[in-house]
Amino acid sequence: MNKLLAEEIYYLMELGRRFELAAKEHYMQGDISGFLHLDIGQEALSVAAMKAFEKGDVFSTYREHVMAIARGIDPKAVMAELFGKVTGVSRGKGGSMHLFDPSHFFYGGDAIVGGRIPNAVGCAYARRYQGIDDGVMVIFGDGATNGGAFFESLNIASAWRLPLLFLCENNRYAIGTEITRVAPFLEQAKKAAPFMPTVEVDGMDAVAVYEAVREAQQQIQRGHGPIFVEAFTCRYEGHSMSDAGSYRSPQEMQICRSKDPIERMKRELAERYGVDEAYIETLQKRAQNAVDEAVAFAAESPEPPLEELYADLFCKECANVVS
Ligand SMILES: Cc1ncc(C[n+]2csc(CCOP(=O)(O)OP(=O)(O)O)c2C)c(N)n1
Ligand SMILES: [Mg+2]
Repeated sequence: MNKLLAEEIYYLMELGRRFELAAKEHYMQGDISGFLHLDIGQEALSVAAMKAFEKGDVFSTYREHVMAIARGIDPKAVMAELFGKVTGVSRGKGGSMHLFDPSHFFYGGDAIVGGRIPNAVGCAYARRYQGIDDGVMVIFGDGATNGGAFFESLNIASAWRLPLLFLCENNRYAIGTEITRVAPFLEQAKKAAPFMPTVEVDGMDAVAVYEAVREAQQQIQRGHGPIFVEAFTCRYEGHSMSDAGSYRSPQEMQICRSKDPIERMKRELAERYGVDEAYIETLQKRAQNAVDEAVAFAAESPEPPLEELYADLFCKECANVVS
């Protein structure tokens, strides 16, 4: 990773953290309603995976604000979506869990846990059929690996050698359920191992995530079939805004926070790339400005007009396709 990219990744992580803190504040003030799942603590994965998987299609989890921004979607359009405004990336009708922007090849999350996994299989099949070999990446949580569609997807992606990168964000919890209470092991890559090569990586280390995802994308582009990358992370906040997170002890949270991915990347910048403190502060200020602008834009934007209520509910061109 060169210095410029390292700086960009650090900047996007700072932006992501500050964006999430602003979203939390505006949720509490009543500007954002519905569900809100924050990504604080997991920025290394969200940012580095997006920067590594440059070209290709991306399907994500519903904890996706930072991923969408790192993919290149304007933070203003992401914040406006959370505020339910017409200027939002999904025109105010998707909300936090459904950020969707085909112009960035980003098809966002899904309120159905693991719901994007079979979508990504279909997309990978379609891309190979079209002769487009950039590859497809699907990101999902540890909890999603207990669903039937996950195993079906592993099976067919492997049987058809599809160009699909399965990226599991293992933060050890599905809401308040610790993964080892509902799965026989901590490493969910073991579920994929009979079907495809698997890689485990420290998800709190942006450089390691970047390298693992980049290498995995190159593998799937060579036509060797799917690959499974598992990144171990730690979410600092509750599952969503309605979860106080009381199922985790203060000691567990202390260990978690001691691995802070942003602090780690800041150290990398200073020690490996010789970036000085003043420039790091400039990046932090730039990130905060981008967030402040996003909030102001979202607050000023209008709500979707009433006619939008029934728009796009049914596909107009699908009449002959769906019988
Ligand atoms: C099919 C389905 N089952 C259950 C739920 C309720 N639910 C919402 S989030 C969640 C936990 C998912 O955990 P994980 O996949 O590990 O993602 P994380 O929240 O840790 O990012 C559950 C069970 C749901 N939305 N969809
Ligand atoms: Mg989880």
